[in-house]
Amino acid sequence: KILVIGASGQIGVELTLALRKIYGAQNVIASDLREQNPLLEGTGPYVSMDVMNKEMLHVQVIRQNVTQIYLLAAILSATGEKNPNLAWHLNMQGLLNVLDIAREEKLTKVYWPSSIAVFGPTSPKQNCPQQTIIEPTTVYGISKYAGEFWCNYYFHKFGVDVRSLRYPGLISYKSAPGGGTTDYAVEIYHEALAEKSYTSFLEKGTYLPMMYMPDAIRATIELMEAPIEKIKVRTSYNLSAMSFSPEEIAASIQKHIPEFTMSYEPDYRQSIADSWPQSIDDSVARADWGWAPEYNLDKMTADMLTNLKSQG
Ligand code: VAH
Repeated sequence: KILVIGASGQIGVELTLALRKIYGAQNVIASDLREQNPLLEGTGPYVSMDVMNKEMLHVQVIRQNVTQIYLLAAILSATGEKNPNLAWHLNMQGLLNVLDIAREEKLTKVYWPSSIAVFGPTSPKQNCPQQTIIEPTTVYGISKYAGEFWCNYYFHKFGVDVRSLRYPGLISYKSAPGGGTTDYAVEIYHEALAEKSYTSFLEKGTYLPMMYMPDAIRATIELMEAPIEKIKVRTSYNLSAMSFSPEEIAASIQKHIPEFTMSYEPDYRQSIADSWPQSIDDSVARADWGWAPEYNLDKMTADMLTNLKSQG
């Protein structure tokens, strides 16, 4: 059975629904510290769980015959800067608990997301490569980069087949984002429909690597289903689809809502965004396991607005 930890979050909801479609609803157990996301209600088993409680987690893994764990629980970049100790503790100890149980119970596979947030101001801004100078300057980025080395360690030392992707900013309509710096690119669609205007907390010209959620979910499934010999990166794979700035996503929306207006009021998240690369080189993922994105900005905008309208 597959256990999804953090199933009520922005990625967790969609990953749980996708995994249930592929492997059967009863074979995918959703769990979170929070109550079940309404979108998951009635779609399969749900257990309330705290990934920081290693003993409880271990009992659940044995009792529910878990053979794979997808660990999505984390504090993201913006929230992490407000709660450094919580962010480090949850992001690091949560992963270590899962890796240790995976080793002890010989789980088949583990998935754990990293992020382009591991890169800092000393990494190349354009086409940031898989391997380069990596000096994270947020607690979130520090915890994700440290986590990558733990994944690499557990694979080489104990044979735990843990796989990872450095997600760019993810945009989705099904579930709200959880306190990231790229959340403006989700909020803007909701505000465009509700208010026909949006005040961006990142200034013009702030290019960031981004991806539509359907691409991110497909990348995760394709990575996890790839034959083990194809997975040569055991820290975490760079992954990318597009890069855009706030004014470019505004222009994309204006093709559907001509009267949409945008204003800019940068806040503390501007310095986080400025520390990250503007575009990512994901050629290693493309070479190793055949990654290829399907959504560009305009295709994403059309799909986002259509689905948000029908969601009401
Ligand atoms: C964040 N959405 O903003 C996440 C992601 C690259 C950004 O890691 O923290």
